[in-house]
Amino acid sequence: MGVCPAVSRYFRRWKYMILLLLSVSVLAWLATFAGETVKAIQDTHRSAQTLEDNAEVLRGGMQYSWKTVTQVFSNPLPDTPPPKESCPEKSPLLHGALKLTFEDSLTLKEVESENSGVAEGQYQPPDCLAQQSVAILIPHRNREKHLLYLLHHLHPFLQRQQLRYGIYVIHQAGEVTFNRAKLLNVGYLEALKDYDWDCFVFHDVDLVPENDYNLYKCDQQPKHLVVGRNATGYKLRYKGYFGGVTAMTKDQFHKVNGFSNTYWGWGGEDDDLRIRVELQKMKIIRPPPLIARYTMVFHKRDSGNEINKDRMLLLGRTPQVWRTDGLNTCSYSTLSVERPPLYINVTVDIGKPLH
Ligand code: UDH
Ligand code: MN
Repeated sequence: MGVCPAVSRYFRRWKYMILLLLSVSVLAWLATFAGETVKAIQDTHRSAQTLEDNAEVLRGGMQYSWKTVTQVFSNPLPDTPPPKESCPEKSPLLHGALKLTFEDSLTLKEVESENSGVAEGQYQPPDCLAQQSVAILIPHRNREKHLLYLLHHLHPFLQRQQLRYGIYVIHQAGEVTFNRAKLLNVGYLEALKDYDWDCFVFHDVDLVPENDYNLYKCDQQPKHLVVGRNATGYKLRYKGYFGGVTAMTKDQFHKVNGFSNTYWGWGGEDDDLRIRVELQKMKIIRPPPLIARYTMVFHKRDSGNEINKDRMLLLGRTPQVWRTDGLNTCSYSTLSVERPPLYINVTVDIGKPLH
């Protein structure tokens, strides 16, 4: 149609030639591209090798200064090369029910020598990456023997659970009335200065877990770990009890503004925390009763920790005051932070009751 037949013939003859030329140039371009990719891969391998060589030299030559750096930051763990794979969901090292011993003759030196993998109160599994990092916070005053028994059992227990962990003992200085909840707030704030822990376990010094299936890991909801103890015939003390040993993630505890700082003396602070948790529409979970069992080392009521007669009054005010009484208003002065082999010892002045 309107195209002269001579031109049409001419185009048909060259059409195959043009197609051939086009295919050849596409092939040539692909070949160049492949060549460059191979070269890039080779380069990456080469530089990885160089990095490894350099690291080898550094490992040998800079060991001393690396140690010095870890001392400055008080984090003894980076010396260990980072493990490769995640630890399994269920640790293969668990025993189940344990035989606990409370030998009068036990010494700290013995417990230290049983736990050579622990440095400055911290540990991480040697050959896998822990699923969670957990700070164990223990409020303390005048209970050295209980602390010794707890360290003796808790270190191997946590190691069998393949956790990365640190044990913090928050020691209340002075003689004024004891305040368990405020000490635990201090523990949370101080532990976060060392490391960005995933999970916090608030732990009475005299409660020793009897079964290592009772995992010291945090869950979607706040977890209460002491369903039963020898002293109560292994029954929950009362419905809603949230004391003794509890586990909350960093975020769950932050969300409730931590514990109240105003419970001086014995009782109420754990119920207050339960109210805070419930106000946030969180739900307390517990492991099965046969697993969540503890032995409480026998003790009498401590002097300086008398029953808090105001506790019912305070509990009534929690929904109104939790926002302005807790982590965000926890004032204290840290007197010392010591790092013996098996725990981090934070000694703190937390002040005194208002009246
Ligand atoms: N705590 C201390 N020193 C004290 C008081 C308390 O370290 O002087 C810590 C310690 O971690 C303890 C926790 O706070 O485990 C809770 O205190 P508690 O063990 O006195 O509380 P519990 O409910 O005892 O176990 C209540 C009094 C026991 C009376 C026994 C009479 N039958
Ligand atoms: Mn007790």
